[in-house]
Amino acid sequence: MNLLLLFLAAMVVRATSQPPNPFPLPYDYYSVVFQWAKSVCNTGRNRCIKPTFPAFTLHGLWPQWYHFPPLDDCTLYPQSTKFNNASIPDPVRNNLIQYWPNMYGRNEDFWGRQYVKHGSCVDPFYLDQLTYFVTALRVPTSIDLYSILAAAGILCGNPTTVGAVRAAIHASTGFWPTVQCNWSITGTLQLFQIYLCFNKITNVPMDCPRVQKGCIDPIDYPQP
Ligand SMILES: *[C@@H]1O[C@H](CO)[C@@H](O)[C@H](O)[C@H]1NC(C)=O
Ligand SMILES: CC(=O)N[C@H]1CO[C@H](CO)[C@@H](O)[C@@H]1O
Repeated sequence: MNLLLLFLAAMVVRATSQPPNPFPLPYDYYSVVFQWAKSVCNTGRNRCIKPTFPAFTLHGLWPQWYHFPPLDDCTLYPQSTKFNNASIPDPVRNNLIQYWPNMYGRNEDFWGRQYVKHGSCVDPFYLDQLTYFVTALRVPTSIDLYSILAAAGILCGNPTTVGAVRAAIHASTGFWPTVQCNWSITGTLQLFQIYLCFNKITNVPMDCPRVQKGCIDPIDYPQP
């Protein structure tokens, strides 16, 4: 009996002395988040060094939980892996340059920050930076959000609504996105980001659990 108790006590000590936050961290699905360059550059927060353009480009691939507090920051865990710029193959780099530009700094700083923050502590991206970038790039190389909105009559320079943007994307892709707004420096609430959501195992699209963040209709869709 005493031996059994000792054994159980040893098991408890063993269980509680595991290192904290072992990788990979769990998550439910991932979002691929697109930003509208003008809405990144007109807030007064960022000094953009590139001209804005009429396209939605990548912000990042963000592993998510179904409940809303974001998983979101691998850098809170000291063992998260580092970004290695030199190891990106040229064809992937060329796609990153096209689809994942940093409006206000070096592209590599943006890519590296996103990988380290959102990719470096979860499967299958932990220790596999290339899979992180390639998985994210699958989306803008196959879906053109600007054209989807334009084809639905949603044109930059005109105000729109969360419902119209979501319905256009749903009609074209079969899945519901999340729409996020922010404020321009002149005080207009505007289309800022669009999240598309994916099954983390199969990479198949799915409905995003959340409708919108920070928007109140009508919203501006500012011209580049
Ligand atoms: C990243 O690597 C590429 C290819 O080796 C190189 O051309 C570029 O200058 C590097 N960027 C930085 C910021 O080190
Ligand atoms: C670039 C920028 O200004 N981004 C902000 C837009 O607004 C959201 C909240 O809706 C902020 O989280 C962003 O930082």
